[in-house]
Amino acid sequence: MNAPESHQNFPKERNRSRDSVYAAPREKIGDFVFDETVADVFPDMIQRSVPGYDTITSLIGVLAGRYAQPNSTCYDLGCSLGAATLSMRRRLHQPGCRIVAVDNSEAMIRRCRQNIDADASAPPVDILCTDILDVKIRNASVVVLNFILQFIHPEQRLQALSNIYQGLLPGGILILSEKIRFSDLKQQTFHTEMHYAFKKDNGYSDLEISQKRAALEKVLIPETLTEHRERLLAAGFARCDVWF
Ligand code: GEK
Repeated sequence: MNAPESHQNFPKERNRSRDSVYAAPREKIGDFVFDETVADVFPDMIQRSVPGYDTITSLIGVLAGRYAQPNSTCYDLGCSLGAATLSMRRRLHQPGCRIVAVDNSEAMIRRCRQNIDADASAPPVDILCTDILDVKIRNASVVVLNFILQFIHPEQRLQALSNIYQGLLPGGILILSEKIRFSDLKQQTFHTEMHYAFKKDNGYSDLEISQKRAALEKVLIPETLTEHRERLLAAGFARCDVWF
């Protein structure tokens, strides 16, 4: 029996660096930023921090393979190192499809370019280093927001979704993955504890978990499923289904 390949959506050479960004005690915890240090260890960091990340990212490719339309564009907004882009690119079979991958971190985009260059799949990929709010979405059949809307200021989220909706072709889809919050305190506490247990089980220390949590406090702002659903409908989407 083969062991499952780790970080299967990232090229193998990027699998090695272990995330120890918050391992040493810090006097002052600044806001989390997607800089060189984070980009260097990103595959390991996201894999050990986000339950289901690999499965979700793989299935984004499957969804793209199903919903991409001929001669249309698939967008990967907040692409980081290009994991969702690669997952889609390997499964797109419709003629004339291209991918636009966008991230505003130069450190991420530089590594993303290397990853895309190392991949031999056919669909062309444009890689843009810019804010997703400044991207005009056009002729889109698939748009991916894989754990990025949570980093956009809540007041700008409707604008981001409306922009995406306006650029979608009839029958087009938005695939949104987010960390979510629960309005019920007991449920929230349960899920917070489960997430901590997941991270501890993946080798993070209590110090790493608490320092990263402090760094993300004002940067990653999760919302409830209801808030997401209502905003998606307000942006124009006809329906909104939970698929994972
Ligand atoms: C993946 N989708 O591996 N404009 C562009 N990029 C942004 C912005 C913005 N305003 N804000 C944050 N980012 C990826 C994972 S990571 C999720 C996404 C995480 C970028 C930021 O630079 C980072 O690369 C990404 O969004 C979030 O499939 O780290 O939890």
